[in-house]
Amino acid sequence: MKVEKTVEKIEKMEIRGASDIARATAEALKQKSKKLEANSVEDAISELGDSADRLLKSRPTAVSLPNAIRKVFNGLKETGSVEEFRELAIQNSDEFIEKSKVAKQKIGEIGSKRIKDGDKVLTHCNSEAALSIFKSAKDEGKEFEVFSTEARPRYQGRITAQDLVNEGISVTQIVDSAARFFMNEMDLVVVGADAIGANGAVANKIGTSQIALVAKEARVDFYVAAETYKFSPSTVLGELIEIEERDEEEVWENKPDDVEIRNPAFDFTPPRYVDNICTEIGLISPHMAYHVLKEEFGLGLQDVL
Ligand code: RI2
Repeated sequence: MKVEKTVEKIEKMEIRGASDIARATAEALKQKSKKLEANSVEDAISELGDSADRLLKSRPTAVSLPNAIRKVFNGLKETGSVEEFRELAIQNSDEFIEKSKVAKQKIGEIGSKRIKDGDKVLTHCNSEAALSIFKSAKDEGKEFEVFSTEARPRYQGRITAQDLVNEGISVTQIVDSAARFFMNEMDLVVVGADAIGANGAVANKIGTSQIALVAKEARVDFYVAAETYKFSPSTVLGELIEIEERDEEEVWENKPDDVEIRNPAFDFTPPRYVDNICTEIGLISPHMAYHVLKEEFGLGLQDVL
């Protein structure tokens, strides 16, 4: 798909979910690389860079997007010709997309070990990584039940409920505000992530932090399922993760004039409320976030930013 079309679909959330956004970004850059008009590597960097900038602005919170761009651009400056540049960009995109799929599978295999027969598990919004855990547990023959919140205002919880039904997993849909009502019945909470800071704080769909708080109070383990490319390298250097605020119409169409609406799409769950982050390199404490960043982006983090 072309860059402009991809940007439009990400903005409208026709492409959504941090991993899907990242893979679509890598794919759009790959398609752009095939059609570069540049005559020098320098011009190619600038041409592909313009597309990357456009994609970067489509949704601000999911750090998987800039991380996908970083992977695609890896080594491009050092190429000796436009042809070499093109080949490497395509190879990098393909590798990122493949790595993303493998990571999701691995997260499923690791996380599913923490689901037991008879468990009730709460999830929020729609996360491929969280779903991978449920699917693996089901494949292992475990019988368990998932409680899925609606995730207003965009109701991504309905996508989760449908996905689970398709997999033959028992699912109960609840409104977001019923999380505390049901928490005492739960054995585990599993959610996804859009971004994870160097301190282990997790940015995920609005309402996640309330659920984490309620889970803590009820002493229910709270797990985050996230690929390592959801960790934010710029937070090591003091940058903050930006929380996207979306259109008020998503919350209330045709509202009375005097009513103000705020519609943040994400919130932060502090690391003290997170028991484990399930990544493709293992089940880790949120306090290991800095080490994941070092592992993923190398010792010279400054160089990748
Ligand atoms: P995966 C989604 O954001 C949800 O917040 C979900 O938890 C997160 O992305 C991660 O999703 P949105 O795009 O990458 O629906 O695990 O706003 O699919």
